[in-house]
Amino acid sequence: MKNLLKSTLAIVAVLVAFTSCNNGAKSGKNSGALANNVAEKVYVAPGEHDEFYAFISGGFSGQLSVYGLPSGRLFKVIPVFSQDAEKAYGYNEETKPMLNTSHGFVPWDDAHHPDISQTKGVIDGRWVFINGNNTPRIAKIDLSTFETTEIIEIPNSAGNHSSSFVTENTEYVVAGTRFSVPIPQKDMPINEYKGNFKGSLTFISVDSEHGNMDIKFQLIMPGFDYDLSHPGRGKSHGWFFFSTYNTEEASTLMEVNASQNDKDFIAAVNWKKIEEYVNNGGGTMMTTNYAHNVYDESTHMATSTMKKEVLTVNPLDVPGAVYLMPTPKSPHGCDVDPTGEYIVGSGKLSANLTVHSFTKMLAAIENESFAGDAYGIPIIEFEASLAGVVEQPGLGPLHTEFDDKGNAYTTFFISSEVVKWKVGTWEVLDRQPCYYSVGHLMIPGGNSQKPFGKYVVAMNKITKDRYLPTGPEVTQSAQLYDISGDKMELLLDFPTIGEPHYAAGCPADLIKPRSKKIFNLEDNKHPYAAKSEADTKVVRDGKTVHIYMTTIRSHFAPDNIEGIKVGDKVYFHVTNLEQDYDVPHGISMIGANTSELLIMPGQTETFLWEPKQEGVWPFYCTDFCSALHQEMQGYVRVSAA
Ligand code: CUK
Ligand code: CUA
Repeated sequence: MKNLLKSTLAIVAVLVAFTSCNNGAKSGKNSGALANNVAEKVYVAPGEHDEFYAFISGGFSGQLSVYGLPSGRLFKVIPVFSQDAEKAYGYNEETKPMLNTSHGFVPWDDAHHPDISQTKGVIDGRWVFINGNNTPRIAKIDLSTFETTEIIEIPNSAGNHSSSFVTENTEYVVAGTRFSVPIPQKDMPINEYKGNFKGSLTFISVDSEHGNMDIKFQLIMPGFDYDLSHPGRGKSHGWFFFSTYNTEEASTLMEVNASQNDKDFIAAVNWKKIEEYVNNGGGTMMTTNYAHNVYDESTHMATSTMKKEVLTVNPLDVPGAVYLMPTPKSPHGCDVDPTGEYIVGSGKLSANLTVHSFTKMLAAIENESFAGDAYGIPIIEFEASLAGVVEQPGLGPLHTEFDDKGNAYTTFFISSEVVKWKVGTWEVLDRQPCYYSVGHLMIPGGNSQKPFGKYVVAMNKITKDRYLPTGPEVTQSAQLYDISGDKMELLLDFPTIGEPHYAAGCPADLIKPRSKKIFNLEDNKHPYAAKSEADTKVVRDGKTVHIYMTTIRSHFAPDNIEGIKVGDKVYFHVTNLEQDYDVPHGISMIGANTSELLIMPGQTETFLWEPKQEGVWPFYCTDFCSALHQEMQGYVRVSAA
């Protein structure tokens, strides 16, 4: 054991050393190798639009960013799991319920994997789903408004990492636990993990008309760690694949103890079979608590409901639904090619990439070519489902995406590069360095039957010398490569927000025509809306005061408010009467324990102000809205209680 520990640590040390000297050796000047016409390829002239949207996760910022490709211009940061002072998300009364969980109000998360909704295996540009890792949640962003409209918490999960990927008609968005935990949670010794902790794989149904999410069932799995997942598509539609590590079921000194087994598994789940089973009354209701938060566009308000039970399924009760495919050395990415035939497992500590064949997997099941079982789940013989191996393509493989010409692109964190290889022949075709230490990569539509193989975006963990220094913390970055030719060509570096993990890309034409311009004032059903200045008023109810206020260029109504007392709870309900594209107004109040509001045309938003001192206190518009923006102001008189 001691020796093993020593040798594993030595390997880790070598890898770490490799990473750092690799990074140190490369200078920012390497970009001097760029061809002359590269600037033209990413230049989108002022007033012109980009060809693609890229939705890049914000990692530990908790948000989702929207970039244009090929320009790399940042258009928006959509608040999802973290409070956002710029847009008042999670600060105003309307959106606070979005961040409710069974643990209370949790205004932060770690957002990893965005995935765009699909119809018939092709991305449709309706919604983006993204996972919150830390307090397990899945969010849905509506791509007509670019707003987070639903968040569902995942019970019986921890480190919700194997998420959030959609099936080919968006029947389900799938969330897999990272950590195994006691299910249901209970107080027990940690060293009794093995055999007692469990993992969960959660299938959330998505209603095809409105996208409403609901947990359909939760598969309770052996106590491995579940890393990433991808849906089957085409011939493998109906299946879902999950990479696992720590099949050792260790709970301590994980870098050594969870790296003992020569092979971990990719779990193949026939969700159609399980769906049929639960539709026929199968499964067990388990008592639990999880929040389901929905933002209603007609009221512009979110509501949070606490759900009390979830339908769980024991895989052993559904024979033929779950199999394990041995995959070398702690696979991270688990990626399915556009045809649905190949499942690529990226063993982080393996020299080779392992590719499984869906057809061979089915044949192996048919022939019962099993190498045993894990807690009763059949393990398919390694060779039986093996399609091929990409030999020694690089060091530290993480993720693979696909183009529309039968090529795959895999990121290598340690050797810091993207490697292009041929699906089916497994030969390496090309490689390009990344600056530095790439994690995920993204080809628009790369997780669907129809990738748009013009660009690949690499998301790098380290930038070091690539930009002007900004103190100890420097930005992370994305790199754009042209992949339309035989050789990849580096075109552009651009900075990102937080730490991007995955991204999802989409042709702009799928989203642009449906992008909303204003909210119709007539349709505003907010209970505190004032739809004209005639409707504005100040209503007192004990110590609570409701101000029904309106904004229009360039004044507030009312703009002089008296009769407020120290200790009152004053709610400003502010309706923006504008019906023009891109004319928000803002408002802020001195000493308010919240952010400003940024109210879009036709919307009503609310903040709470609790005045602590007598006096006459001004308020003003925070968004430069007209030549008379600076005149857009008012006073509140506060008297002694
Ligand atoms: S994980 Cu970050 S680089 Cu969350 Cu998809 Cu692989
Ligand atoms: Cu309204 Cu500035």
